[in-house]
Amino acid sequence: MTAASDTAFDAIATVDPEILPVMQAEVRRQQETIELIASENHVSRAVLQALGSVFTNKYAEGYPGRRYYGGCVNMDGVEELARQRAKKLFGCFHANVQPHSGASANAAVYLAICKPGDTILSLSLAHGGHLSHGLKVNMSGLLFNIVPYEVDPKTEQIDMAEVRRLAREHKPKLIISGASAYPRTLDFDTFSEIAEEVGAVHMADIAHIAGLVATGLHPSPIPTAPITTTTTHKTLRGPRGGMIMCNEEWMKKIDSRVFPGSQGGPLMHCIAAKAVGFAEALKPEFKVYQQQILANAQALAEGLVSKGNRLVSDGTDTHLMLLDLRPAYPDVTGAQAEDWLVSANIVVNKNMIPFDERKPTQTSGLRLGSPAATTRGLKEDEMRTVADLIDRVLRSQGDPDVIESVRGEVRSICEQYPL
Ligand code: DSN
Repeated sequence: MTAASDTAFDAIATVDPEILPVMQAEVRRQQETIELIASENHVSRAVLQALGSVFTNKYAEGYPGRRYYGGCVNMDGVEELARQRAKKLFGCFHANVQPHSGASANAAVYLAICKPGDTILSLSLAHGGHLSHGLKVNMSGLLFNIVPYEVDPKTEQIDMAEVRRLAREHKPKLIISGASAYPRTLDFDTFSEIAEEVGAVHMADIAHIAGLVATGLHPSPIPTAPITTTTTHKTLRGPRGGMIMCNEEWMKKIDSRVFPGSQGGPLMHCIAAKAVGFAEALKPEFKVYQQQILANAQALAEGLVSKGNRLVSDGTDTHLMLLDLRPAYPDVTGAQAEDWLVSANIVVNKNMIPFDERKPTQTSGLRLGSPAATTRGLKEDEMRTVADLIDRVLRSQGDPDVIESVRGEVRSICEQYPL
């Protein structure tokens, strides 16, 4: 624990000594581990301050200038700032910054476009899609008829001809592009073209790649997709939350499906923090950060491949990659590999790989991403070292002595690059 974080917890220390050690332990855990979960990041102190601000005290149902409760003048100010900054960052016509999460943002869009029973075409969850895009036990899968598209078995990339074929056959109301475990560039223009051709609406979910899109390092769906959703906390490095961007045609409907359609009072402290995160993302140094995310992902990928590991689709264009454990370690599951690496202070998540024969609780893959490690200052050389450390743990089949020695090396990297 640092003096700074002790000071940050002074009130908690007085009021709730039970939770204090848990918070201190989490600070320590984040300090001492290399975070490779592709959807996580370390926010700035400014974002944390906004999250811990008095904006949490206020109800503000409605939108700026049209609130249901009095006393919302500063709520309007902060929400308007967040909206304007989002519009500048992504070049969209309208931004709704109220969704509590990416899943809430997606749910509001489905309510705006579809009726129960309507067909939605989306990337199969087992091939990198997201649970809010059609998992059977999620509201998307419970209420709608989900038709999944898969990656091509040879290239392990999305085959747009197959997406077109399925769209023509099933005539969906909504076509979703976007993923949570897909390492390659998404062809948003062709998704929009297919949607137009079959009379569907195209919704792009850029939750993972929002930072890359905002800085022009991944093609943007905004010019062609009428609706784009995102989270604000992954590559974008703002607070945990969601956002919907859309064109003029969908603005009113989307706003009404967020509030009152699917949410009540907005989380104004999160909206304040989104505004702060967007201000940071509008600075030139944010583009340098995103470039480094990509360079670091390449270095990590090359490092792993040079040791004989196989990556799904043979590499990555983005911040994340999927390690296929089967060729190099046929008996090791993603769950085992995750446990070993977490014990070595390298945090990753097990992940299904396309056409995986193992169950989602076991998996044959690991998902690795560079955004959080890049935030703490790691560059290509350190990422190559991290690849070597991962490889040592996996090759040792979780040997406790190897894990202990790797944990020591991870700690020393973390000390060199403190949060
Ligand atoms: N859970 C997030 C991820 O890891 O991709 C998506 O919501």
